[in-house]
This record gives sequence, structure tokens and C-alpha cells, in this order.
Amino acid sequence: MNLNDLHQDDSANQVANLKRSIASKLVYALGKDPAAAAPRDWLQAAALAVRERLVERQMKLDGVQAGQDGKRVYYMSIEFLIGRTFTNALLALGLHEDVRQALDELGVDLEQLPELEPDAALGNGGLGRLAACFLDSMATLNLAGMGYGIRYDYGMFKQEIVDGRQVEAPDYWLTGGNPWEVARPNVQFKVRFGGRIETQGEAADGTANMTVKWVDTQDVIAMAYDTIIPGYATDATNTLRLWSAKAVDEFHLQTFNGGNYVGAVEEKNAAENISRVLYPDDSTQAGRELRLRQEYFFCAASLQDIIARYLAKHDDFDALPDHVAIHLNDTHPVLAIPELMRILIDDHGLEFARAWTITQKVFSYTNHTLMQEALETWPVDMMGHFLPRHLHIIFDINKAFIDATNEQFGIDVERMRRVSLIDEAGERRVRMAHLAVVASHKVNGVSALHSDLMTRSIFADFAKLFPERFNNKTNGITPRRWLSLANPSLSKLIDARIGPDWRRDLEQLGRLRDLAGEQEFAQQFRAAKLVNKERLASYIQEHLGITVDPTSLFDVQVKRIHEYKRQLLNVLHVITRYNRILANPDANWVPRTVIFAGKAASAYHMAKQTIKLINDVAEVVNNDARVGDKLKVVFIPNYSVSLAEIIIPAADLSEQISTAGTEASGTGNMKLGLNGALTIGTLDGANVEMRENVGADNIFIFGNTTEEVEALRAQGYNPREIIEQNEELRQVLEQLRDGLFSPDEPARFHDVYKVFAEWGDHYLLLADYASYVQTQDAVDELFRQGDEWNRKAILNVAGMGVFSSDRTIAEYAEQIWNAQPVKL
Ligand code: 26V
Repeated sequence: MNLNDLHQDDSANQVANLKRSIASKLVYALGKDPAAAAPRDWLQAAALAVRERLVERQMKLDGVQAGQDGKRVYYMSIEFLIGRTFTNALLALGLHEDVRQALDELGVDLEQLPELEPDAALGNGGLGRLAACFLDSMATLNLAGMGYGIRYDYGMFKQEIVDGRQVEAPDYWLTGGNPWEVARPNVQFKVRFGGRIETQGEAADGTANMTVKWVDTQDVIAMAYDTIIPGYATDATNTLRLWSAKAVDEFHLQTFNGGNYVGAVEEKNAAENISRVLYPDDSTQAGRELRLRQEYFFCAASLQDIIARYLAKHDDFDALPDHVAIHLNDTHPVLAIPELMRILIDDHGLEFARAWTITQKVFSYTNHTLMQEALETWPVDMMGHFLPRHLHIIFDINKAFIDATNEQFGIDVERMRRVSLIDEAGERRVRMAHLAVVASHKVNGVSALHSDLMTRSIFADFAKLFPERFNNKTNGITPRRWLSLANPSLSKLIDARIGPDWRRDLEQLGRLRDLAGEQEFAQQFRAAKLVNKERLASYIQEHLGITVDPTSLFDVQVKRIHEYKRQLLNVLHVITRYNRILANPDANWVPRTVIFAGKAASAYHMAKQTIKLINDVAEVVNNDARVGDKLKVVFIPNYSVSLAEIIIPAADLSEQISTAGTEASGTGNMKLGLNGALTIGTLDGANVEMRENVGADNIFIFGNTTEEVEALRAQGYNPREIIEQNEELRQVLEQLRDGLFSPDEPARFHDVYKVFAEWGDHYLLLADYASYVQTQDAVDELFRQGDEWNRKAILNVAGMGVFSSDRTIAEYAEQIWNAQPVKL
């Protein structure tokens, strides 16, 4: 039988076929009587019917790929923040209308279904969402790519707000079954932990001619679950393969025979806990054993899979780098490096030097933060306990690296100490970023500024040793999800003027520049924004009971709550504005709705205080009759991909206000710009390139630059001087200190006050306060001139073409992976 016979492509049959598939999935796969089926059942059935079509594409592509035997790109990431899949799959397959009609004929309204789908929230924030955008772009560009990660039973926690404070609830996203994944019980690999190494044969340098065995290990099984990632307007698909942990034996026989039934079950649980939960902390390095196990677990399983696929067609490793590129999304998958070395040396008998040459050609690495606290290191003792062989290999790599460096550049003890893979100060620790840099042929940052700072700060020594290794790949976002799906009103308008092809060639948005001055287009653009603002206003009304005016300026800061992202600076402005309104109630105020959303790491006290403060300020401001509609403050709980899809299209103003030099790139900045928000931001991360692309007149830049921040810190920054010299600021801080916003507990925000007045204001909020408030005045001024604001908003959309993840991925493919698209 030919795959083409399964489903006819012509549209007349399509609806009838879909109708038949959906009904048969409902009855035979889900066991539901159509008469009794709930909307959730219909969603499940429709998803299964759509998945069937994806599987057909996948199988055809597998055949083509096998024939071409080109290079495959393996994108390894401990997070993939996918969100929902249903409407994205419909868009990619061009099936939205046909499925709508098929469901309609079955008496079901398609539009009611998408919001019933739970998010796949297998990520914390920007890093995980970037991985999801990259998969979408790799498939769309016909690259033979594959994502590898962990199938967490519990994704990112759900955030509830109780009495203004964050409360975390578990996200058991698999309860209703996941129609998008296919379990692969035939793809299972053993992952070993612990044990000890046995060596046979001697080698003077301890590396060559020695066989090493890793024995007496405790083993866990990794089982594959595949999700098909469809490309847009192409038949190509990619696979996201996520590993789930299973106990080796359902009941550990020895324990069971000993009569210890509960002990046996406990052991099984311990093994399976490896893939139980996503670490929800992006504010401190998770120095926990379970996290180290998670990292090795998915590296070991993925490498066995990669090597098995390669060896099916090759019988030595010479051509490995021609067929395999492994990309490390941050340092979490870095154990893949010693694991490949182990496989090559211990399992296949390669010499160390040969294995190392191959390894370096295979790996590339992206750095996503410069913050010292975020850089992963693992205690040598812990690694030696769980991964004795890998620790040994890391020491061998370190020795070879230091020897080669000394030979080429001369002995420099201080430099040796700085670049070593082992931090010898205090408890010895393995520096994962150093291992990544040494083992990769390319290392990139995620915006022009970040990549530059990277080679001048954390990797300065390495950039001198291997300058050709370092490069920049500015982040991007997928226009399919972030414009086409999230913003139907604007998408429709753009389609009407420049056609639909911007979805795979975002630079076409540049053609909107010519339309910015056209009255009819401008008016339609404004109407499209209003529709989105009304949608968000309804959401806020329904979920929070707060009435907001859709014609007010929607001022939006949505992202993880972090001191460096400076949500508190935003709050200082809100309070300043409140004071000014009270002092001058009859002035011509531009009504504003200040919207926040974002999660705090559960142990991050100051981030949690920030959430409470926002909610306390909202309580006071929103209920002060003197303020009325001039100012509203809203904290929307449970920020997620799905919520972002509602909030972002409704934004007028995008807050990107991190301390210059701290935000590696940002991607929310791009999503908001693409949806027609104007940015108020510092010269940080990709904001710098956004200014270049939208034009300096169309963005509100304020505050100290990276160099100025460095200089301020060098000269001894003193926030108290700033407080003393700024009357308005002093008032705001005293109000915080004295409990104006926390009358039930006046001392509640003493620590927030102390951040500024006593603890040195590490992220220099006060140094940027005056400039920020002044710039917010300019924002009001422009918003008052509605047409001019609208024109600039159009120019922002027009300038966002370069921030498509398609552009980013094309650059990775050409300059890092050396991978060509599959010919379909
Ligand atoms: C950040 C920080 C900063 C404060 C101290 C501790 C700490 C720990 C972890 C992190 C996050 C590190 C990795 C990460 O998520 N980076 C984000 O990557 C995005 C995609 O490249 C990028 O857009 C964000 O700017 C960057 O923060």
C-alpha cells in the first residue's frame, strides 16, 4: 500500500475524510458515544485525526531523509516550552477551515475547543520557549532536525494568587491523556548511575591503551515519547523526542524475594522520579542531585539513540561529524560531551585524541546568561559518586586542554586557574560552561550585545585562545504562533495588504512601511489592536473582576519576576504616577492600565515580595475614587504561553527595562513589537537591535548604558545620593517604608525599601529612575497624539522581520551546523 492512498488531499474529500476520522477516533480510540461526548472528547478526537495526517507526513519524510543520508541536527534542551498544539497543527497543515467544517457537520463548534487543551509547559521561560520556536523553524526550513529533552510528568507550576501572594500548584498536564505524543515502547535505553570503574592495562599518561569498564551501576530505563513538529507550508516535519524514566524491573526481584514489598515499590518510584518534575527555578543554580541525574539521564538516552541511528548506516566513526550535529542549549546537556567520549573510547576502542577530534566537530553550544550565579557547576564529589567514569574523562579533557594551551601560549598559572574545567577554590567543582566551550567548535551568544559581552567577561580567556569559535546568533520568534495564531485580527489585515507569505518570510513585513501613512490602513490597524484589547479586558473582567477601559494605554510587563528585570522600577513609576494624579487630579491624564504577569521561583523571596507589592499597590490604586479611570494596575495570574497569546496582542507599550548588560536577549520584546506595541526599554539584550530595525524615533530608550553601568559601579554607586536629590522618589520610597500600600502590616515592604536605601540597589534601579519616569511622560505625550502613536506602532511591526526564528535558524544551519535542507 502507498501512504498516499490513506488520505486524499483534494479538499472536497478532505472534509468528508476528516469527519469520518474524527468520528471514528471518538468512538474507537476514546470509546465515547457521540451523543454523550463532551467538548474535551471532541478536541481529543479531532487532535488524533489531525495527528494521523502528521504521521503520514513524517513517514514520507523519513523515507526521503534515509535516501539522502544528510546531516541531522540534534537540539538538546532540558526545556521545551511548547504551549498548545492543536491550532498550531491546523495552521501548519492548512486544515483549519476543513476541520472547522467537519466538526460543524458533526454538530461541534471548533472555536470552543482550543482553550480546553492544556499547555505543554515543559520550561521556565525564555530559554525553553526559544527551543520550541527553533523546532518550529527547523521543520519549516526543511532541516532534518530533532529535539531531545525530558518528558516531565509535572510541568511548570501553576501560579495562583491568594491574598496578593503567589501560591504554587502542581501542573499535572497529562491527566486527560496527551493526544500529540506517541509512546515508543520499542525505543528504550538503559541509563547507568553510580558504580565504579575498573581499569585494565596501563598507560603512562593515564589516557591511552587502557580499557576501562564502568561496573556495578544502578540502572534506569529511558523510554521515548515522540511529538511530531510540523513545518509550516511544507511537508517537512521534525520529531521532539522526550525521555521518560522507568524502573528496570517493575519489582526489583531481590528486594521482592526478601519480602520487602514496600521497599521494592519505593525503589521503583525513586528511579521514575528522574522525569517527574521540571525544576521551576531560573533564579539560582539547582545544586540538587536529582537535577544532575535528570541532566545525565537525557544525555545518555539521546546519545545512545543518535549513535544507534548513525551506526545503522556506518561502521566506523570517521564520518560522524558529517552526519551528526549536536547543539547544547545552555549547559544543562553538557554531560553529552563526556558521554560521547565514553562511548567512543570505552565502547568502541577509539584513542582519546581521535575521540576528542570527533567530539569537537560534533558539538556546538549556546550561552544564555552572563550572570555568575546562574553558571552551572557541580561538586566534583557529587559527580564522582554518580558518574565516576565521566568525571575521569572530564579530568582527562582538562589535562589535555591545559597541556595544549601551555604549549601554544606558554605557561601562565593564573590563566590556568581561570580557564580550568575544575574550580579549585573551596569545594572543588566542575565548571560546565568551560567544558562546553572547550568541547565545541562554535559557541554563540543570543544578541549582538550579549555575544560581545560574553567574549569580554565570562569567556574572555577562551576568546583569546580560540577567537574563531565565538559568534553571535540573535534570537528570534516564530511568526506562526506569535502573530498568525495569537493575533488573527492583525494577521487578517496584513494578509489583505501584502498577502499571506510573511508567515514564512517575515522580512515581507517591511512592505508595511509604505502603508504607515495611509489613513485607511492606519484606521484598520488601530481597530485590530482595539479588538485585542477588548479581548484582554474581558479576560481581566472575567478572571479578576477588575474593569479596565480598552481605550486606555495598555502598559505591559510580562516575564519571569527577577530583580534584574526590574519589575520594581515599573512599580516605582506606578506609585509616582499615583502621587502625581492625587496632587493634580484635573490635569489632562492619559488613562493607563498597567499590566503585570509572571512567575517567581518558589524560594526567591524578593521576587515574591514584588508580586505582593504589585497586588497591594493595585488594591490601593484601583479602589481610590480620586484616581478613577486614570490609572489601573492589574496582576494577571499564571503567566504561560497561552496567556501570553492573549496579553501580547493587546499591548500598547512593552516594558523591557532590565539593567543594561543583564538580559542576554529577551524574546518577549520581539513578540510585543511584532504585535504592534511600542517598546520602552534600556539598551540591553536584543533591544539594541530592535532600535536599529524599527528606527530610534520609534522606540523609547532610557537609562544607563552597559558602559555607564560599569562606570557607576566602578566609581562606587551610591543610591542614597539619588534619593536625597529626588523629592518625588523619596516620597515613593517613604510610602513603601511606612506602609501606605500595606496598612494591615505597615512593615511588610521594609525589605524592599532597604534594597534601595541600605543594601546598595544592586541593579541600579534608582540610577535609571528619573530617566524612566521622564520617558514615561514622553510615552503619554505620544499616546495623546493617537495617529502618530499608531503610525509608529505600524513601523514597529514593519521593522520586526529580522526577528523571525527562521532567520536565526538559517544562520545556525549555515554558520554552525553546516546542515542543508532536505530536498523534498
Ligand atoms: C538567569 C539568572 C539571572 C539571575 C541569577 C540567576 C539566574 C539563573 C538562571 C538564569 C537563566 C539562565 C538561562 C536563561 O533562561 N536565559 C534566557 O535565555 C533567553 C533565550 O536565549 C534570553 O532571551 C533571555 O534573555 C535569557 O535570560
